Amino acid sequence: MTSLIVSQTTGFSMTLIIGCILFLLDIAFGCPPGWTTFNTSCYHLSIEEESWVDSMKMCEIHGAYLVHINSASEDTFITNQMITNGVKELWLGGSDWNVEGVWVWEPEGDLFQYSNFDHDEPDNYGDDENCVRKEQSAHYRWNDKPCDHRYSYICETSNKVGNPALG
Ligand SMILES: [Ca+2]
Ligand SMILES: [Ca+2]
Ligand SMILES: [Ca+2]
Repeated sequence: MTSLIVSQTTGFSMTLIIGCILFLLDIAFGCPPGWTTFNTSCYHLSIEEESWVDSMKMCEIHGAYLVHINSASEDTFITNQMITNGVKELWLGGSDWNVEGVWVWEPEGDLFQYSNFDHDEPDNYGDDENCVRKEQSAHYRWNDKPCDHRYSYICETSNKVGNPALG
């Protein structure tokens, strides 16, 4: 009986210690609670649906930006985040608002180095599509959509240690 209590206590202590280690690791890599680490960035997916502009604002309020997908591996990571969270349509931080057909990551305006538009996209349908959505229906490829449509979104920020934006 005594040994049972001891082993339960030991098990609890181990859980506590492992929990503390994971928490400290999280701090060391700079991603706050609720944010997921991938390579050198932290990500937070919001299942709430907002317009593209409001998605941008929510990310900025949290010291981040609407995601910039810079590689196939980051694209796959975002796909997996969508699957995990049951999200079918997701705003990305890309836009051709400045010059029609010239796609950049906002707000810096960096030209796309990597892109994964679906076949026949971007099509600027109705002369009214200037924001990028990643969608399950296109096997998680990208599509330009009207910026005032509301979808889930994912914020990205650097996971540098001591990032002041993340406190
Ligand atoms: Ca990125
Ligand atoms: Ca357009
Ligand atoms: Ca389109």
